[in-house]
Amino acid sequence: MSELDLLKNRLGHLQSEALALFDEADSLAALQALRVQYLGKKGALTDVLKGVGKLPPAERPVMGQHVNALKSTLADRLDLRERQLTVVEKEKRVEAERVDVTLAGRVLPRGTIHPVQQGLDEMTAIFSQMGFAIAQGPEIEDEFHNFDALNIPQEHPARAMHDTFFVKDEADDPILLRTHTSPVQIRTMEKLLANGEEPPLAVVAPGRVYRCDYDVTHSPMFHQVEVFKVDEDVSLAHLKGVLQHFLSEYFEKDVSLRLRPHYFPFTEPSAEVDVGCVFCHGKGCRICKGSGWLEVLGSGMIHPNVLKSVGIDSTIYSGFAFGLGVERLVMLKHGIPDLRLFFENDVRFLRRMGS
Ligand code: 2U9
Repeated sequence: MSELDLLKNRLGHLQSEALALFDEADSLAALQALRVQYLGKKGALTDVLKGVGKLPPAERPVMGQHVNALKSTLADRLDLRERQLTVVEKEKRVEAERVDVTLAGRVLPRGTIHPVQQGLDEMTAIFSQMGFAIAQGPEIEDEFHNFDALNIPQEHPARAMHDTFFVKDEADDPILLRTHTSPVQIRTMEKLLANGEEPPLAVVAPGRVYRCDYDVTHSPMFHQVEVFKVDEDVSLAHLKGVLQHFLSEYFEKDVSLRLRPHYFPFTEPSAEVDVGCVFCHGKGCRICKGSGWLEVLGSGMIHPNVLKSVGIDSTIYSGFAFGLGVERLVMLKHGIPDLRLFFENDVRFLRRMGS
């Protein structure tokens, strides 16, 4: 067989093989690979053309025409198959992305407000309704606002009792996570005087506080609500009246109150406050340990040194103050046995408390 016939033969095989493969291609990507395989720079037709170059000069033009004819046949069939596959692939995509608009929507689980936040909101609202202004302040404090201004000097044992988290600022001076919200009260009084104003002042300061402690009744982060009022002639009677109203509102029943003398550095006189047990109505039960009373908060008349430290004249003005642990009061109201339940975030507990 002559070189020319051999080449013609090869072209015939190439055509039938390529057209069959084009028809079998089932994706645009597969078809593109075949385009490269046959018509690409290093493809099968380029290879054949190299063979044409080796033919005697007289035979080259005829053979060249054959190769070009095959080239356009293959290109036409590739374009045709590409149009078909484009339609097929679009149909597949539409089918895959089909949305059944008649299906019921997915219901998102509804969350609840955390029980501690609920308690904080309830308590703050009661004081707000009584006319106390709500104040907030920084959780990172200096020693002056957290201790010195509150009549807790450097070597005072109460400073150690607070189990303070100390940190250092850029200048290596001690700063700390506030151990109570009292510094907010100090800052509020400072601001009042800096504005050239004078008492009366009635403030509720709710917020997070930090102490290095963790067990059934203590958490390193917990929440306090502190309340104070400064004016001329503020007395223990005002303190007791405000407490009576607040505790009856919070526990949703007329509670009886008992003030037991106590010691706090920032108040004088000071008292711990008990309510008649809300579970056994004073008869004595497991929760009140048989006493008939539940300790709920600490209180007192603001120490003259505290008023002096912010520049309030303690011969003209007096004030009452009290502070309570929010978690403790929420536990008492709802009979929750372990404070750690608040922070484990078990959704079964949170859902029950939220409903
Ligand atoms: C100023 C002056 C005095 C706030 C007070 C208590 C007593 C008290 C504790 C209750 C439970 C903290 O969360 S707890 O551990 N608090 O016993 N707090 S008097 O006295 C102040 C506050 C601000 C300017």
